[in-house]
Amino acid sequence: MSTDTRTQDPDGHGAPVGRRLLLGTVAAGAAALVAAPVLRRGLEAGLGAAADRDPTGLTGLLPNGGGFRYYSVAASVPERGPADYRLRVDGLVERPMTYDLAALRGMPQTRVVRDVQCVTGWRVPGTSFEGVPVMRLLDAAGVRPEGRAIRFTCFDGTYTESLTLPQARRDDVMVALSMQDRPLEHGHGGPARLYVAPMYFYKSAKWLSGITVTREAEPGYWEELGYDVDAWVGRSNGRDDAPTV
Ligand SMILES: Nc1nc2c(c(=O)[nH]1)N[C@H]1C(S)=C(S)[C@@H](COP(=O)(O)O)O[C@H]1N2
Ligand SMILES: [Mo]
Repeated sequence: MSTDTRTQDPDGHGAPVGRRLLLGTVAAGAAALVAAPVLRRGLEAGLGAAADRDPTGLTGLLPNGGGFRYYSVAASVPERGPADYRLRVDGLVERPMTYDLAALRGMPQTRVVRDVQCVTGWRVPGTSFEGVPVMRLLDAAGVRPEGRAIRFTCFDGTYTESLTLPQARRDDVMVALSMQDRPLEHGHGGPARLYVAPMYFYKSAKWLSGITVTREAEPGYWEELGYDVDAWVGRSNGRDDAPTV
């Protein structure tokens, strides 16, 4: 393990920026060519402090990952499948619900094809996700009037995320059960992860186990460390790539 005092855990958060750029270039090849300017722009825009704490948990490239990188802030995560996977919907709702995999698979599925974009720069173009819109689960539970936001929790026991209610109700926000037309594998957060298509990939919490309706959006794992809670791709975390209309 590194003796760098900025390294806070085994996944290498806080690795010096220079080393991270080098690693990215070596490991990600062509993807890094795309990534570097984005990251630099972020740094120039004052993202330095957050980026210093970054590598957002990179622990290696996924085999056959097609450009994906494997991230987990937890050292190990148990595998869950049809027998023991559960998704709990609770908090400020009329009817708390618990779903198993069969129940989720039995619901109408939605499909979204978008570029996956990590805030550190790597990108996987044209990636399909299929699953149950979060909106449907919220409607089934009945959000109470004081519910304004969602907290997402994970069975890795560590990671959390949040969305405002209007964000969670978008039709491109789902509990994803498959990716690239295959059941979501453990490494990618299977059997079910959150997928927030319009935001940086850190919003897409892997190994999803809880959807809790709250009064206000609470910063998630990386957001406590400086990333934006509203994580729109190209319009957050120091970037402003959106064309002005
Ligand atoms: N539970 C959990 N979800 C997570 C993370 C994590 O460390 N733990 N990392 C996030 C980050 S920073 C990214 S880029 C993506 C990576 O997803 P992948 O491992 O499928 O490539 O997952 C996000 N969701
Ligand atoms: Mo990330």
